[in-house]
Amino acid sequence: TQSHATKEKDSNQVFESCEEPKMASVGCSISLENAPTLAFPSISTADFHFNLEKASDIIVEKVEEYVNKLGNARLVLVDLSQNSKILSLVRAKAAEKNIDSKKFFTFVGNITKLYSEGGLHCNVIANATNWRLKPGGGGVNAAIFSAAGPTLETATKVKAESLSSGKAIVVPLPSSSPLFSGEGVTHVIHVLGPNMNPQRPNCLDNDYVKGCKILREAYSSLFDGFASIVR
Ligand code: AR6
Repeated sequence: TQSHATKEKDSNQVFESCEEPKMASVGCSISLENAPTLAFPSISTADFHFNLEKASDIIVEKVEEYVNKLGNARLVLVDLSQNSKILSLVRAKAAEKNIDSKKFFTFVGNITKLYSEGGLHCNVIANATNWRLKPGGGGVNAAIFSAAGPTLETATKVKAESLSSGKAIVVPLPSSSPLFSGEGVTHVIHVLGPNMNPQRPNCLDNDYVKGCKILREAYSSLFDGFASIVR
């Protein structure tokens, strides 16, 4: 929400350079707002046409499974619009399950500008990518590769040439990337979700038994990747 964003901005002023964030801690208590944070988009639900009800169930199920294993780290589901259907579905379902709203919440904003425009400090962002791990193609993938600059493509190639669906790879972002210097993002985790769009490769033709299994694997792989950074 806007008020959350404002609160974040106020308490994060010390992070201007983002290279070596100073901990804004008082005494021994470390503020949750400086905790390691993963911002992630809803995987597969736009260009890949995955059903929103099913996807929201899976997001909440996986967040519930991981959120308490991650120490003080936070998970944030992001989308561009205040009217995002996936954000409202997930918010409602997470509230029903009493998931700690300090450790998991939704946020409206461009995932490549969460700090500069929203005041939300996220050291890791997830990308809903394509199997070739290539820039472009629209959606969040085009936005992240474009905001990160060419070093993300190079750093990604070092890790993998392609990705199979349900898998994620962690890519450390070179400090020369504007996403690192301007937004404080140190890692991008590429995730490939299941595809229900006949115009895209490997369409599952509405097979939601397979599709849900792959989407669960995708979130497990994403959150395991984030856990490996936090540790
Ligand atoms: N910031 C935050 N959220 C965003 C942004 C952004 N800049 N852009 C989109 N979203 P999509 P998919 C949200 O289509 O369905 C790509 O072309 C969007 O509203 O990006 O997994 C790849 O190359 C939605 O909630 O990913 C693949 O080929 C979510 O991000 C294919 O699309 C995911 O939407 C992947 O399709």
